[in-house]
Amino acid sequence: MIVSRRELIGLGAAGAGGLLLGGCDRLNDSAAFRGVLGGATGLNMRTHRLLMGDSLAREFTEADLSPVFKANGSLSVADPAYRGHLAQGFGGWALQVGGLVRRPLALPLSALKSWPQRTQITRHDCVEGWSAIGKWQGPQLGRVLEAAGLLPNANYVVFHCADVLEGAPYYESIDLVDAFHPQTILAWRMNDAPLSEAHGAPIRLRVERQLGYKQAKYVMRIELRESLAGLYGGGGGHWEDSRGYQWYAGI
Ligand SMILES: Nc1nc2c(c(=O)[nH]1)N[C@H]1C(S)=C(S)[C@@H](COP(=O)(O)O)O[C@H]1N2
Ligand SMILES: [Mo]
Repeated sequence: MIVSRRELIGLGAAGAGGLLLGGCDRLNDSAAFRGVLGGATGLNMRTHRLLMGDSLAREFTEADLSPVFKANGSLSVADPAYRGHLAQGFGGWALQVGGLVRRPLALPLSALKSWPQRTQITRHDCVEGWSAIGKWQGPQLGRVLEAAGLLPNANYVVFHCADVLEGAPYYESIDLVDAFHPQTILAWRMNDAPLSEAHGAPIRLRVERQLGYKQAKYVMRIELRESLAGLYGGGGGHWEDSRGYQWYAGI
């Protein structure tokens, strides 16, 4: 089935699930995708999606939860504005959603908590050689994007984080196929407790079919973009820019 980008964007998060393969083929054909996804990364993404389709990442049970979930990368944030919000339990904080959207949003944490929630127990795989199983809860990213209303030329969702790691602001990005996947959530709760600072308070991305470095912590602002060119190093993420990690980190 061929689904136009306009139709894909117009679909609800639930309705989009079954149609994403068609939408995915269509997205892969677009010039924007060819630009970023040449070479090995593009091959990895196309192969992974061919094998995975719109399937779910494996989910586990409470009995499988790791007794210790290592925190990695930034464990705290130096930014004074962030520290002020942290001290006040993020009561006056709001997630900014902007860029190529019809309605820019400022969503308080209370709003993100009151939307329909998804809970999932999944395995996190870090390229540094460790894995851990954790329980995550939050609204689906797709719901947030629907509320903002994507413009037709929006191809990528960028997550701007509060921390600076090794001298560069942390950021990450995904495409609309992963953005509207049912297991892609903005988690504010981990293992039945609000996110700690080390694990990314107040919210972090969970994009369960990709590696650990895509799971952006301390997400302050979400930006819809047509292309990743011209944003920091142009690689679409902190480690993609600094170490050459693959932008599409499918597992
Ligand atoms: N903002 C931000 N997000 C981040 C990182 C980071 O340093 N800063 N590290 C990444 C890496 S490499 C991993 S493995 C996971 C670690 O998440 P955790 O600290 O909850 O284990 O977060 C990812 N997201
Ligand atoms: Mo990682």
